[in-house]
Amino acid sequence: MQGKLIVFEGVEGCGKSTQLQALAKQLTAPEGRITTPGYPEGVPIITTREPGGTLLGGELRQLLLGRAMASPTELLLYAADRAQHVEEVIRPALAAGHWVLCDRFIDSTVAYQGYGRGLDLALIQLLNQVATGGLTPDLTLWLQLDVAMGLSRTRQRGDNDRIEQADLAFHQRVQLGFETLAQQHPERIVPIDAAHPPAAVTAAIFTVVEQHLQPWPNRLQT
Ligand code: T5A
Repeated sequence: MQGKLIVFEGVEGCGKSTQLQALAKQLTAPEGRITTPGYPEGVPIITTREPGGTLLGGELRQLLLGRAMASPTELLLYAADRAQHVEEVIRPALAAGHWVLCDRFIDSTVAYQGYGRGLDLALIQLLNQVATGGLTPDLTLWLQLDVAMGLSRTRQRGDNDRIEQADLAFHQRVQLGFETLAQQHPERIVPIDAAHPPAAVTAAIFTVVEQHLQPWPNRLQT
């Protein structure tokens, strides 16, 4: 049985990390395996993120978020992080039938390095292909939030990293990237209104995941 890859995407401060943890908790409480009625019972849930989902990735993350670098260098380091992550964590988990909830994946590179930095989109697609071996998410939850609102959330939290500190125009181009991707891939990217309070966003996500379970065959195993 092949597992499922569910990815959370969006601009800075849209609430991905909060919602990823909320979905994992809601599905698995209290044992770390799926317990929610109607879902594939007993299936383990893995939570992970990019960059930084592996030991090597943790080192790459420190470089990526901490150091100034040329845009092509940034692109290649994100691709390296993803290649390691897919090989070491995501593919083995999916092969074992686990559900993988991942904070950012291929669409972030298109949005940030493609639309944000202005790097060649065809090259990014090729690098994503190399890094993932063609693996695409079963479902991408795009947490849609006004850029300024997201940045004000991260600024309230303090400790902004190198990319969060980029100017507003950069983040608006990133937003355009996510909007374009959602139009291009409606079969896997579902927009979620992330401007509501956290519990309401969690409820909306749960409904979308429920709807997507229908065509996923391992629902039948419950
Ligand atoms: N990147 C990544 C690329 O450029 N290319 C790539 O290919 C990849 C994979 C990752 C950076 O790397 C870039 C994108 C990023 O800039 P990161 O630290 O992981 O760095 O940054 P983010 O992924 O943006 O994570 P953040 O933690 O900054 O944002 P989240 O996860 O969207 O938001 P979250 O859940 O941490 O919440 C942020 C704040 O808002 C509050 C939370 O309590 C928190 O304080 N909040 C809400 N407040 C009000 N209402 C709600 N509904 C709220 N939800 C959360």
